[in-house]
Amino acid sequence: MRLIALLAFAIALLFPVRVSAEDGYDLWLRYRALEAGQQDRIRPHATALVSEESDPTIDRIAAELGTALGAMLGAPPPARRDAPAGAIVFGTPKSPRIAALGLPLGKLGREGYLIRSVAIDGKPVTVIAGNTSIGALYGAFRFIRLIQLGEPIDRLDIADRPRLDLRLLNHWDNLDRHVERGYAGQSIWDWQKLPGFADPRYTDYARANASIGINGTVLNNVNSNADILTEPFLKKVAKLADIFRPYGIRVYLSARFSAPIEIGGLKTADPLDPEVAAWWKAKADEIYRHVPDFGGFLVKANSEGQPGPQDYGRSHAEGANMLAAAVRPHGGVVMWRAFVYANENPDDRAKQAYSEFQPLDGTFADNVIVQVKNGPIDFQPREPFHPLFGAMPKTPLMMEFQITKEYLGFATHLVYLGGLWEEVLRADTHRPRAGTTVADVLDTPVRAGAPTGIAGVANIGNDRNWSGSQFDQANWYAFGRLAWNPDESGHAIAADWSRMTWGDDPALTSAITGMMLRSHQAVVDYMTPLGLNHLMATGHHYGPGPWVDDLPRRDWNPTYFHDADAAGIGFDRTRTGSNAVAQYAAPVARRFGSLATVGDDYLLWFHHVPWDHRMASGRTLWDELVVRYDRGVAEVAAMQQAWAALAPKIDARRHREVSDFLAIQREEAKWWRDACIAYFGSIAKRPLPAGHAAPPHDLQYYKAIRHPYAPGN
Ligand code: BDP
Repeated sequence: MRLIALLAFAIALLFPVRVSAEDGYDLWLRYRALEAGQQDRIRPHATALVSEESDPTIDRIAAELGTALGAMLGAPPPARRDAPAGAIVFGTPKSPRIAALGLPLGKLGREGYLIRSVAIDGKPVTVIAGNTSIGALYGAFRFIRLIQLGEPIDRLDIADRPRLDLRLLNHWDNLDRHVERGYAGQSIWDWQKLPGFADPRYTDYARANASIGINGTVLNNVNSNADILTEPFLKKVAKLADIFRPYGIRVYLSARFSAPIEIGGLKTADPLDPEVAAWWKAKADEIYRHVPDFGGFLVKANSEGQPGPQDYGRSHAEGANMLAAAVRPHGGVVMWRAFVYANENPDDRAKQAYSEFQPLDGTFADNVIVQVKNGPIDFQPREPFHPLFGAMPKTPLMMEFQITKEYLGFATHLVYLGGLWEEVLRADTHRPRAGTTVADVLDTPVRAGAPTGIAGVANIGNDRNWSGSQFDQANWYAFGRLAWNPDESGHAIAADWSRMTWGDDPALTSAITGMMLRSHQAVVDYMTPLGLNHLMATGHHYGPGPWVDDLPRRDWNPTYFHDADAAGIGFDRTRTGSNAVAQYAAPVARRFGSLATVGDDYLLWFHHVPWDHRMASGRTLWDELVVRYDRGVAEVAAMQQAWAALAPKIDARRHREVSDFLAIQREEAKWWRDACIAYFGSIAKRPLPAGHAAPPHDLQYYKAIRHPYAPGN
């Protein structure tokens, strides 16, 4: 045995290869040795880690700073009780040293932080302080990021706090580990082995989220299973909550409205039935015994077949308020989703959430927050902002973005969503006045103490790289950064992410951010240009299906959404059509409602436009549509080229994976382009503009393509 061990040691000395190539597991917390000059600049400001407190979060801060600085500088600074010159002193005013500094922490709230270069006993140190240790944790991650990004750290004076209270991931994870709309493997929650075994990944998940300020997670799918609320599962949930707590992350659950019947043995789930209310109250009490800081419930009710209060003739507010009363004594919230459209309702689907919810403004309990998708249909490649933003001034509204790429080609398509989200957050609602953006609506409490928030449907699974692709990590990252500060720029976030994920070479950063920033318009162009939407194939939403017209609900069919006929294409949402524009503030309605001012991005979202309509480009609409499809494909080719040129600067395994994915994306972009041109061409019956090739196959060929095993369905 000893001989073998010696031999192995000798071999390891001779061949100091890395045990495993980089695979993306480290995310943006990829702490790599800094170059020597940079190390020399940082070391004098990282001579020791000093804290006078002890709690689980403080321990995590010490561990993270130790790991990060150890890896970036070669050796971790020692933990010390005194504060020598160059020390990093972290904690809260519970530390006498921090209290003595009299720092202006007053305005930073529970989660804010301050990072300052100060003197303690005449010695220069860096202090990272919050009112709570969670604030200090966020500060520590910010400090680490400064070093990762090569910023000077000798004269720091940074104060920051999150703009939104609830910054949540929504996992659409089922109890059997299938992830609805998940493209990164199975659910990371291994329910079968919990609570006995806790995968170390849960800790890395919490670290990653804390590093970008995410402070809550809904563990299970909105299409929920009542079993999650039973005792065996609550024990598993409690285990996860224990792991997440030191990282400032609270656990929430999707509640199935009919749970009192399914697991409670009641005959009804009518929210006005006292027995039902009592059942939920007892259930909430039980949950809080397992998870004392449980965040609350997320509810999808009366939407796409889910049970809800309307099954009993009650309103959404009556349903939400009953649940809110159950969690209120414990400080919990109810996030009630506005993503509803009813089978019986023949009205334009884009109008239904507003029609249903706007009249309920002011009738929700004060611990209810209505969760609204970014656009009025459903996470399409591009949608105008949802008209509910700004239209319910007495009701807290939170944003729901989709981080996972259900309608964006799944994990293999490189699509950076920071720009799309920025577009939505900066949209001017004109409510109550010009200049009130969606971000303003989100971060202005409707009354003192009312909750604010944002949620992202997670793209996380048990793939080694977490998100299904290296670049999809950027969307998780960008979501967190925008949740912390909805006014940040998608561009700046992309650059930070690129530097921390791929390496800090300016040429690399500019090439990668260039790819990321053009990627959103590219997918819009090769899938749903000019305001088209919902052209995806049935069920799984993978690949094109603009011809589909045989689904039981009219508003599940792509033909409903594009409304193409011999005369033209597009959904008339103006006064002559469904008049959905009227749900926006008057100036916005005027802009969207007029062909002259709507612009190319939302043209066919709001208007049914003749094929020969003259576009701003001077082309006819038909020609423009074809040009856009080709432009989208060309953009993917350009991304491929840009990426290929980066090979010498990137580790082989990750470079290869992205190259392969880009090749898939290009094939599929072309598939989208060909299928859509073949189909729309069969309706428009116009020749292709000069220089644009006919699809290589006839329409039948594209219609016959089937993908019964596409993931995430
Ligand atoms: C749609 C998804 C479906 C979700 C639904 C929702 O296709 O899987 O359950 O949204 O948000 O985008 O409830």
